[in-house]
Amino acid sequence: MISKAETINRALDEAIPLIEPLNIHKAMRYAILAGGKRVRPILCLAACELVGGEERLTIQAACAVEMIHTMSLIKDDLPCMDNDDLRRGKPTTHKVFGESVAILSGGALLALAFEHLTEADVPSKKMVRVVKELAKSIGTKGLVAGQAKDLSSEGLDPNDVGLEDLEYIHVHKTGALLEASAVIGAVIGGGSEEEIEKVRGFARCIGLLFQVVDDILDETKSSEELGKTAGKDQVAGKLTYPKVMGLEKSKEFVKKLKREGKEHIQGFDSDKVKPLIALTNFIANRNN
Ligand code: GRG
Repeated sequence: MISKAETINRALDEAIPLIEPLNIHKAMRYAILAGGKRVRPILCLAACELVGGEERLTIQAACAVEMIHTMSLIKDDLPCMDNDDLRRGKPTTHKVFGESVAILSGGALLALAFEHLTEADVPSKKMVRVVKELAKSIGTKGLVAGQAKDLSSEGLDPNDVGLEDLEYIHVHKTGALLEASAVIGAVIGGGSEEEIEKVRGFARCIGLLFQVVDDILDETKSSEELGKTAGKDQVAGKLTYPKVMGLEKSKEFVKKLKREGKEHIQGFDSDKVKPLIALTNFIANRNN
């Protein structure tokens, strides 16, 4: 996992050179090279490997999902959204570069993600499918839908909001991009339709698992440990799994999702499945 993260960091560094407009590229590089666990690009590379694909074919796609993820973090932290000062252990992009540069650098990362993706050595028919899968995960079928529902649910009494609403938020806000990252890795890697659907099932469990753990961490860890403001969900009156089902049941849910996720990828080559198992364990046991 560490070597995959290093490969991605190097590729991102090359993909975003410090060129004109300098302030925008500085902000893009600041946001994306600030750290981050690289879960989405690692998932993309590991899904490609699972179906027997070569890593070199997926590296642009892996960078693209991290660019999109970073764009969403920049926007999420803006004063008009979550209004956060700390991200990846550093001041948020708008705090350092100002709001207008932050907004432009987010837009530029989104555009560069697709430009960079299409430079991959992948046949056009496959590429169209990949672009569609990725685009779907960003707009009103993905990130935007989850964020919109999340914002409109702030401050509601948890008794008035069901698990269904909570799941809607997370499936869209967090799950969609994780799912797309895995699926495009499997598509580029040359997986069969059956294999791609198994990867999708796995990624759906992992997406939810990721978010339940995120909610637990927000409640149980400090800002220093997380590298972002802890306890924010509570203060913003946000819906979280611990709030809706309690901390202990949330922890049990983590175990269930972890088991179910692994079940989806049973039957693949035992060596090729290892990176995805390692990633699942990492997501379930992470501390930030
Ligand atoms: C403007 C088109 C457009 C889309 C953005 C703002 C927004 C819409 C969506 C918010 C998406 C968001 C921030 C979801 C939270 C996902 C999440 C759990 C982030 C933390 O991910 P980690 O832990 O972070 O992987 P690192 O820093 O490790 O990469």
